[in-house]
Amino acid sequence: IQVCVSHPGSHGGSTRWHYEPIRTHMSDRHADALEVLAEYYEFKEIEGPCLAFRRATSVLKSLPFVVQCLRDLRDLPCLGEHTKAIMEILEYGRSFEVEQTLSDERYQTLKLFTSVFGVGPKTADKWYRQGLRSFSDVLTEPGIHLNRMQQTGFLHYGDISRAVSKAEARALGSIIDEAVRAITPDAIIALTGGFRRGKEFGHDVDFLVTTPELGRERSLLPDVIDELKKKGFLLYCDYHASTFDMARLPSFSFEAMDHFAKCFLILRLEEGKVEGGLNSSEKDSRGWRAVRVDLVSPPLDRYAYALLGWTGSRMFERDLRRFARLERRMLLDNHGLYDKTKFLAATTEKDIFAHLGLEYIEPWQRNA
Ligand code: 8DG
Ligand code: MN
Ligand code: MN
Repeated sequence: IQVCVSHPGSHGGSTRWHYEPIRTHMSDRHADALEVLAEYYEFKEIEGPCLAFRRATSVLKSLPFVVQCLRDLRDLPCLGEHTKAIMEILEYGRSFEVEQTLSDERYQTLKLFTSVFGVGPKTADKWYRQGLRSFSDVLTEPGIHLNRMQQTGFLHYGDISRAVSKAEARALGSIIDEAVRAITPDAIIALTGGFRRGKEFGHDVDFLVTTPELGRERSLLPDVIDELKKKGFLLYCDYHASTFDMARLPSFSFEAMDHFAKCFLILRLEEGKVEGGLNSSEKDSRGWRAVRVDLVSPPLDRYAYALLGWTGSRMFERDLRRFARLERRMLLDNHGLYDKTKFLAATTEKDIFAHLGLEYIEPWQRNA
């Protein structure tokens, strides 16, 4: 999580190296190239190389310097077998492997189909094998049944695939705040996900909402959803009731969804509520846009763990869990940290880092 690298190119000494926001165009380019390859293997459902490319992407994004020559890669972890594409870019300004992937028909089609809300790699692959290549192929094919989520995904495709800006996230924060406080004035509401990590843009806006009254959080979201509906904000709602069981130990899995009550929403955001206007490419005469919003509602005693888990990034969470397991013989997930079977209580994220014997890392240092 925190690694010291000796970088011969710059200061000569050892450099503190965190998960930091992407800073340079060049490391962006290398990271993007590796992300394409990661995705290629994800679509092929080959986990090993996919994860390896994601790790390499993370390493590049967290470097405090720009990779300019092969020597820069020498002492970096996780890059070993995956440097070919970067070497090609350094040498020729482009990578054959990456360009070949980008022009691969299956890659292109799965990339397109999975960009629809509600369409995962499995469905995308099924459609591809049926010979479908475009949205109009899918929408005019007689045998295709779209579920409610996918119908909504196509309906709001333009809006949902357009990035959400910080100003839009702030406006949604006020809407959520108002809706939750109408239900319970002493509610606790926190912005989480990418915007908590300081990102300028996101694919959605994530919030954690709970109440000090243990058990009340189980019925909080349905009430909030009703309130949003009453106010005319709700375009789509996929609600999952809590299946959280205090007695259960953390299920050990890197990608596991947690058991807290949560909902995946699409909300209607009015132009007038956003400082500086909506993030729209062309002039939009509607005066509103659809935005994806996630709400999660953990019990208060698990708040810090849920906040840490939902702040991400996914790679950071994965590494933190791995560190807990391998270096501390503890189990960490969105519900808690367990030493053998003992739950380690935490009221803040700082408590969790302290339990793990780690220096606290700010959300904006958890980006890669
Ligand atoms: P962005 O693409 O939204 O801008 O980035 P993000 O905010 O980092 O990604 P996200 O997909 O919104 O996920 C935010 C964090 O939430 C991420 O670390 C993973 C975590 N997360 C869970 N459980 C679940 C879950 O059940 N669904 C989703 N979508 N995310 C979850 O811990
Ligand atoms: Mn998000
Ligand atoms: Mn989300």
